[in-house]
Amino acid sequence: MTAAVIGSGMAGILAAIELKNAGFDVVVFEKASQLGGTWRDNSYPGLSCDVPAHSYTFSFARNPDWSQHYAPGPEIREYFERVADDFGITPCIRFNSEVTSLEWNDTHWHLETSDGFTGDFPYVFAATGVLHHPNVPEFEGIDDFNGAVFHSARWDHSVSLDGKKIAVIGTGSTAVQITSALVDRVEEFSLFQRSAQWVLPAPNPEFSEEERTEFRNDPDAHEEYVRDLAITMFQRTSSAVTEPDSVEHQKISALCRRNLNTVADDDLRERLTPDHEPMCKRLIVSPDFYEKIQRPHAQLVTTSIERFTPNGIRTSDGVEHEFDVVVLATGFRSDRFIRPTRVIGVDNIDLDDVWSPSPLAYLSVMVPGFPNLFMLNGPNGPIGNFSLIEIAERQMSYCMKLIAQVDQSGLGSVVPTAEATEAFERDRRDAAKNTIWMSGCNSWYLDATGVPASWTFSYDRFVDEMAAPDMSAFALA
Ligand code: N01
Repeated sequence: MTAAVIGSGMAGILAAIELKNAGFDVVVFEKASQLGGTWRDNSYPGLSCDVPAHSYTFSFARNPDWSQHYAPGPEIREYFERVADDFGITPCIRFNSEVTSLEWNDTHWHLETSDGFTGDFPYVFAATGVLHHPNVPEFEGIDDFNGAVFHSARWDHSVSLDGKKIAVIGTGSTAVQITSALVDRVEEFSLFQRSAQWVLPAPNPEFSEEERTEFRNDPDAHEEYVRDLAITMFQRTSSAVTEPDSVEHQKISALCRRNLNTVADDDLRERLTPDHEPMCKRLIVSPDFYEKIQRPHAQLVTTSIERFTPNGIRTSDGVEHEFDVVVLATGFRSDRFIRPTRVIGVDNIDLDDVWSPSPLAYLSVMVPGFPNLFMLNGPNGPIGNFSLIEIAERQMSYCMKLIAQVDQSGLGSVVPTAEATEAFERDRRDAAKNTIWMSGCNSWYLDATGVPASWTFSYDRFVDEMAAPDMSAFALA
């Protein structure tokens, strides 16, 4: 039997490996010319993963050789390329082949791509990522700017930065990493902040050769290290978001506030002080952001942007700031998922309509009316500061158990019921009221209706739900 996987980022590689292990022939459709998803698209200076490297690793392909606690982006990309090669996935990838349409025809998904491929697949896995479609604000006058301007996920490496006047718009995880990497390379650096963010100070030590050799030579000890790391991370972040009064939240909050107090200048510190609770927006992890933004040639601009001019950016106080390069670290359209692919399910329902105004999925993996279409890191799954790899592995194992149920039944498809999905969504929205994400800030965690687009229950509940499907929530046909 053949299964289709859409996307060859972390989750697509995982899906392909698991499907292959289960005896499927796999075709991975990849719209770009290389694999790696986020780690291919993002190549900005300072790119690294703010989840500890040994936690951001497949459970079946540990890597004793990570160079640092938080691994640099290029190293992560090489890791995924190596895993795809080692597990025989690279030859299964059809590059430059964007899936444009999926239509359910009672037994199969009819799939079409931009490069003219058409085919039928009983099972389709959408591993299309969450932070994939750049959010590019429509700043007035941007086309008249004489310098270089690009989104952080579309970095133009032909543009020289050394000794130049650089602006970065945004203060999310991306902008903070770029700030740390660029400030000391450029002549003038300006960070345009619309909202201040909390920053958790986190050193990023290198692993010594001895430590790496030990991980390599003693897989059991390495595994124990990974397990301990996961427990620490889990204990630190799980209740901090779903229980804002928890000790964990207070600890993180205190660390962030102490970090902010290292900013010497009263005015700068005040402007860097967020008007919301730590973790309401995604927590930023950085060892040196405050240090870098206090450099004499760095400035924090908090006056709003009025427009671009041929020479730079004019702020609403009438000041014109001149730049050679402007980086839009303005985030992503996190509600897109598999879209713009046209997905037509049972009775001609269009996924785009089902997902208006905001996407939903039963336990984040399947949508009623769309049989045998599985989503990894789909709508409303755990996000926070967890490892998306661990999340995708649990989801994948759950989906494979659903496929096993189809096999055992002698039938051909599985789909969650509308009732189970509505009940889940009702509970999820109800639980959202108690989370830190609704404590009064704007972020990409909130959907079009202002409700967190995430798993609003405890992480333990996610682990329990993913352990085995409750088949009363599904229909086999
Ligand atoms: O994007 P963001 P990001 N005018 O949406 C501002 C992951 N990530 O790319 O806060 C002016 O967080 C916007 O302002 P405001 C991680 O999950 C992971 O930084 O809306 N400003 C905000 O400051 C992260 O959460 C790693 O007021 C505008 C910024 O742009 C996610 O990616 C590394 C604006 C966008 O921040 C997204 O992070 C990097 C406008 N018109 C990122 N529009 C890892 O290590 C937007 N902004 C795994």
